Amino acid sequence: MSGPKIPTEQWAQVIDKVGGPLQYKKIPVAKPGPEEVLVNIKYSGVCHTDLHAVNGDWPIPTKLPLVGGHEGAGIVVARGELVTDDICKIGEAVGVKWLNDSCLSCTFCQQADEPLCLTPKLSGYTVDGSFQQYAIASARHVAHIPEGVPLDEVSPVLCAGITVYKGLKESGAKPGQTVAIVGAGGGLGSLAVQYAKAMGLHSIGIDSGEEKKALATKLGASAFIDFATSSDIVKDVKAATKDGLGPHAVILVAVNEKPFQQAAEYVRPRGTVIVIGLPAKAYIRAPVFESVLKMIRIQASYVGNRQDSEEALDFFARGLIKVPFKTVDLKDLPKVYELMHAGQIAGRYVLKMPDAE
Ligand code: 8ID
Ligand code: ZN
Repeated sequence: MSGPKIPTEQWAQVIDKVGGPLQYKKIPVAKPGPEEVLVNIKYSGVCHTDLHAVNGDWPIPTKLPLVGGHEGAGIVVARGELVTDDICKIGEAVGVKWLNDSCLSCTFCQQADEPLCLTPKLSGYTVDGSFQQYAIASARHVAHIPEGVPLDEVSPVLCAGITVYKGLKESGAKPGQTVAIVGAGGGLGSLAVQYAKAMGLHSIGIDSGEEKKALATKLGASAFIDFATSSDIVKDVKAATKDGLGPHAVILVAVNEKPFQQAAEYVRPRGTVIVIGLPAKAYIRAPVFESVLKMIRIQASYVGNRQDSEEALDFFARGLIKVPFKTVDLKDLPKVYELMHAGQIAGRYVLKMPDAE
């Protein structure tokens, strides 16, 4: 299948070892395998997961050298011989997500629990991701971006949006109920506040600083609690709910262990704590006595399957989600990591590839 002319070399951000440094350099453009597509990435969001990967925060090692990134939005420019038009077309706008590929045959894939696949490929972690101009992804796993959607603004939906939308669904919170979003001013949190609103939920934002407070409030949080200045988070979160009994669900998207050890104390009886954030070496903790007497549920949630991805993108295409983002060039990724490490990013940073208009 012929498509646009593809260069043999491209710009990428690469690390050779855990801890970096990042090297902005030219590397070869890979060729798609039989069931893969080559995507000319135009924009890529930067997720805190990418920084965890550089820092070697998690027990699973990354591939090395590694091109990070898993919120890549671009155009399909080549495909393998087994990819037909009904799977993915040349010229189509697609997203390269965290789940780059799954086997589609294991017991979990068969039940549409693709994130639980026993042999997954993870973009920007076990395979090269979207911090390069041309990325490879499984044709059956790329997200199909609806027509007319801006590729810069939509890129953070490809991980942050899908993940929080899935987490909110898993929480079982119903329209009219209240969820607490812990990390509400960050990349995932700022989208969680909006998906919650679009799903008919009230939300309480928890994060720190005036900028994040203003952002969470503007995006729809009905209350904001500053974790750095509150003298009693548990009391303040409960007090922010109408009847003082606490939120029906808590969505944990912070990158700090402490809130993972507090949420069970303020979630409402029969409520659900959804664990999404992945701070290094952290443990979830809950008091047994109170948890039993309140019959609470603690559940983890991990990205989303292809259906969740389509639904999360559809919310965006309908104008229900506005991504708060700033754009910088691919070469400026180190600056983004610095700000992220310092907790100074309200919303998301999006990288612009050298050939994006
Ligand atoms: O599938 C998954 N489970 C999944 C998918 C995508 C991302 C998990 N993640 C993980 C990332 O690896 C990361 O650990 O979710 C976490 C959040 O990612 P992010 O939204 O990209 O990070 P961010 O933009 O840095 O936002 C984190 C926010 O948490 C706040 C910070 O101020 C920041 O705004 N925060 C912190 I640090 N401590 C807090 C606390 N004690 C807190 N907010 C409330 N209370
Ligand atoms: Zn991510």
